[in-house]
Amino acid sequence: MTVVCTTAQKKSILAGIALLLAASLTANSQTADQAWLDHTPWRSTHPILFARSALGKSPMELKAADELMRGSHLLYGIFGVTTDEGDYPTAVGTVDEVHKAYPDVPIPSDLTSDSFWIGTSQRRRRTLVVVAGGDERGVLYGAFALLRFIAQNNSLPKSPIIERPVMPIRWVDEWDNFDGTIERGYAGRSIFFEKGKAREDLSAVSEYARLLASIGINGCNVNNVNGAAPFLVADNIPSLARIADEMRPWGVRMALSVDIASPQKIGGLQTFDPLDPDVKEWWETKVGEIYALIPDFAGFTVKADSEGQAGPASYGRRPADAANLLAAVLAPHGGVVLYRAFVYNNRLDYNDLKADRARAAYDIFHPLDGKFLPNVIVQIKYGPIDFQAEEPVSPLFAGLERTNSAMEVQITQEYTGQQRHLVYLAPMWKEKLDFDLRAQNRPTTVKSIIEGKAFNRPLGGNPGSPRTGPRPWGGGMIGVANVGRDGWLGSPLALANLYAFGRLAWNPNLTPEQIAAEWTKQSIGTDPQVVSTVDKMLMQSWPAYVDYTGPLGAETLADITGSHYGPNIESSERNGWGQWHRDEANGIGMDRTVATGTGFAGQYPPQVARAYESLATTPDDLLLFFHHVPYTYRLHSGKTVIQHIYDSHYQGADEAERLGEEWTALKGKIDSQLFGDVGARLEYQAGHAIVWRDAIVQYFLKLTGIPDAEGRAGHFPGRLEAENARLTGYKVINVTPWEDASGGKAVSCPAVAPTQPKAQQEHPIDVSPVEAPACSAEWTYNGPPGRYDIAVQYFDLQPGIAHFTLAVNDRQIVSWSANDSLPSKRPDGDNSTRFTMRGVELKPGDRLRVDGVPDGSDPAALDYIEVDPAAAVLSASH
Ligand code: GCW
Repeated sequence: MTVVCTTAQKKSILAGIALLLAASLTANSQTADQAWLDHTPWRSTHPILFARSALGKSPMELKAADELMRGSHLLYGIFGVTTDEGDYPTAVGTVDEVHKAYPDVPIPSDLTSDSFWIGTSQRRRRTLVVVAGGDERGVLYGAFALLRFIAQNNSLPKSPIIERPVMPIRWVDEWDNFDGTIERGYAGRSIFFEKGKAREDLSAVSEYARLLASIGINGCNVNNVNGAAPFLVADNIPSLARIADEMRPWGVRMALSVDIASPQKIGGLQTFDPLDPDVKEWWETKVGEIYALIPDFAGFTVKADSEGQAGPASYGRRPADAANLLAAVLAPHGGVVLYRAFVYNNRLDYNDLKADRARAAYDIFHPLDGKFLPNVIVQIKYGPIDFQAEEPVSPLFAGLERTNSAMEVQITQEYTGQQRHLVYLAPMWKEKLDFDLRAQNRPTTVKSIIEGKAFNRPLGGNPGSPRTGPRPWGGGMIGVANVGRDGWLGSPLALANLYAFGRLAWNPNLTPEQIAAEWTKQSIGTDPQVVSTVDKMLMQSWPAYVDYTGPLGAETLADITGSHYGPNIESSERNGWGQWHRDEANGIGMDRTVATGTGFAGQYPPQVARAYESLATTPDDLLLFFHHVPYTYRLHSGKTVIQHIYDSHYQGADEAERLGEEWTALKGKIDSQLFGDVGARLEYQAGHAIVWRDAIVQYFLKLTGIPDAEGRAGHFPGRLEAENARLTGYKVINVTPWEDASGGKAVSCPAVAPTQPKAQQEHPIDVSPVEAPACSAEWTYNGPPGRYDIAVQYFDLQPGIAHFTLAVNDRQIVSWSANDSLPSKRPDGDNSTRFTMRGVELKPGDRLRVDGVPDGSDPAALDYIEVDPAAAVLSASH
């Protein structure tokens, strides 16, 4: 029912608004639960409030109407006003419903599913706002799009907005395990599962689905691609159905990862051979059980014959056999199979110069092109290796002309700083989407391929209908999100990546800058300085990360056998994983040319293959991905490879520091809690960028023996090593890998075994903490007098909270706790952390001392201190 306010009512509402505005100013303007939907930017302006009016009664349409009111009230900071009292009568419904109710409103009649039209129509003295959807999901998307517009512009759109998504598959994948842990998740525990079943309270699932709907995401695969078998046990399906129920009103269909060996692992069959009729029957029954409880079930994701997961290869069958088995049983129900092309041998022979993991996806899947059923979509990671910060586009996108394909990206920042580093990934994704593979010697961008346009690929799983229009084309985009209970992604600015993923999957023609601005206005503030600063920071963050962790497409230099986080350059080499960069004293890089290397370059269509085959035409940023060159090789930039390594790492660390400086300039302009939280994260990031810089620079200096032309590598003015200090209690240790500590060494305070009397051990709760003895490292300052910033580089280990103090001439000037949760259980580049005390007056002869108190298995290990001329920049926010 549309309620129109009388003038008197309006006056009283506006009076109420004034009061509420005052009250709401103290409200926290950003909580991660609401993310970008918790916007309140237009508080002091005249509100645009909607009146509740869903023309249809479907859950999605009701949500759409609710959201318009909830959103408009939030935007203007108005709480407590009943939602029927809005200024703007709204008509929210499907095209048919709107036509019926308002025949004169010129809505296009050919809106396809998920698409929408937003317009206004003048009725006497009022403005009717119309949100019409091609279907119910389109109505919901339209409501969110209208709010997005108002959040940015503080006005209704002047002319109609019409949008339709270009890809039918817009899914997030979650790598959640049944026990509540999340593989490669950096935001706490699962919102879906706990102790082997769905959580009792699934309200966070509904909140998450709401966020997903607001950016057009229509599918969510809720479980890990590894170890998926238990999820299909019959007793578990009802609890999965509860999850699907939470997401359904938001238009998000649930999908599941499945283990192809399930018929054997949980079904009691002797085999899981995809061509065995009993196996097919098992899957038919299982899929029937699922659809009985989850009628809109979206389909299966499959990781098979990969990293220890079972697969059709066990029976000499191919991926198409497994994919088609599942596709055939899902098709009658409208489900699809996302078969991952991430299939490779992780026991490659490092000594075989022709062995190449990058080749695997194309070698395995290209010969199967045209052999997949129409409701199979091959899910291809954007690059041929594994979510690297810098790698080329996978050639497989061009290698499947008669098969649907989708691009898989990672929102969770596995190889890109694990949400501890600000890295806005939209520019990287966009670079991949826009890459022109020149298939068939014509323009074929990756986006045109996954949209289904380049090779005319209709998606068979969805036949379409006269009402929803022709069946949609193509595949789509999948974002591995791995959200958790800690603010979805564990870090406020990381939410820009989730937002950007949805927006690009909806419309890959948007630019990363546009998306950054949209997100910032909705999430942080509309003040022009805030918007331009945050957008600049976001846009700088990926290049900065590549600079301080790179270089030149060599693949990650992080610890690939452990955390995938801190530097460990040799961890990639001499093992079967194939993430090699082959750094040797005389040269570095993987020769992937056809002429002399692994032949990978030849997997691209001819024009691109030719470009990568030749040193002359390979872009610098992918040089080491395709070629093995001497360190003295000169890049297109004119620099030698080794000098580029030095320069880019110094530059990258400076860029990381600048991110913090830029943020600091927003003091007073944004929510203070957010300001402090992000400020501390950026300070950590700047410190860790130095750990990366120093690890890589000292490693390559030692390996090549070629000095840095700028004289920086190996020279650290102001640095005082812990191993050279006067030590009390501390013992010198060798850090592994050596490059993770300055000079390869650190000092560690030996753990003291607890010496509690027996009686106390029986009542651990009553035990008062035993004072651990401090160790100390002391240096004498010999530089000129002045004001200095003193950085202390220490290792923050888990578990245990070590304690540090810094003293000058025995006077303690600061103390802090090492209470971060960083990977690795021994001192290394994963947990090397910098604390900086700013503006300390020093004169020659002053004694500088760090005391470290170990705690549990954290031995208060220390790498060095560094005395740098004071920079009036970041405030220490530890
Ligand atoms: O990047 C690797 C991750 C694995 C992951 C795998 C995959 C789920 O390190 O944790 O397994 O990719 O994508 O399957």
